[in-house]
Amino acid sequence: MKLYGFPPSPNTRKVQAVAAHLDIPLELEFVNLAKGEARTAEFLLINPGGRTPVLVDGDFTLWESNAIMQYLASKKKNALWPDDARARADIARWQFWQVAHWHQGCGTFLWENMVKKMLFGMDGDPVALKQAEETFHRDAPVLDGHLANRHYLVNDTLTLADFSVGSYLHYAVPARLPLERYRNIRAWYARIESLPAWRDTAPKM
Ligand SMILES: N[C@@H](CCC(=O)N[C@@H](CS)C(=O)NCC(=O)O)C(=O)O
Repeated sequence: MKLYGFPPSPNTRKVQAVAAHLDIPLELEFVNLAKGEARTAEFLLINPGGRTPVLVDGDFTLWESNAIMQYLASKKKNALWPDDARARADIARWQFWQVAHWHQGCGTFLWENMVKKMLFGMDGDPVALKQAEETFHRDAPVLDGHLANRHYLVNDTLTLADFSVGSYLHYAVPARLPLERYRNIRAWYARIESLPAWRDTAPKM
């Protein structure tokens, strides 16, 4: 299987980490987002949305990182995506929450405090950051509270949900994510960071 992706991006990395954890080989096709390679006519044939990651498995092409994670994890029996309707719904709930809500705060901090500087030498937009801070402090207590008496998000076992929601936290320091008051999130992410599959897929910057 081929993964079109940009390894520094949390969306590519969480897919790579799941594949590594499950010992599923993926051939990486590096798409250099810094050079706009996701917007070329050739790439738009693979994903008309012009975004990475994209998985190609024979004649099946799949974009959206969380869908790719579920597809990969469906290839073999494993605890990341257990064969149980409630566990899967619970994992999917956190994956939807990540894309719909958690991303709004975390994604804006990454973009404004880190990516803009790296790519364009620009400072973050204070208005966007203020808005991101409000959103972040609306959602982080939900995650922190849920983790108060759990090691992992679903059934206290490592699942796809942890890779999805945790994926931004590698950049907590350079993106200046305001995590100070969220002790449970920090402890949970330290557990993710100690996983060989997470460490092995760390972006080489
Ligand atoms: N919801 C999508 C988001 C994908 C996405 O936004 N990818 C970004 C990198 S994080 C991208 O490829 N952007 C390319 C561009 O905008 O040129 C997913 O989870 O896969």
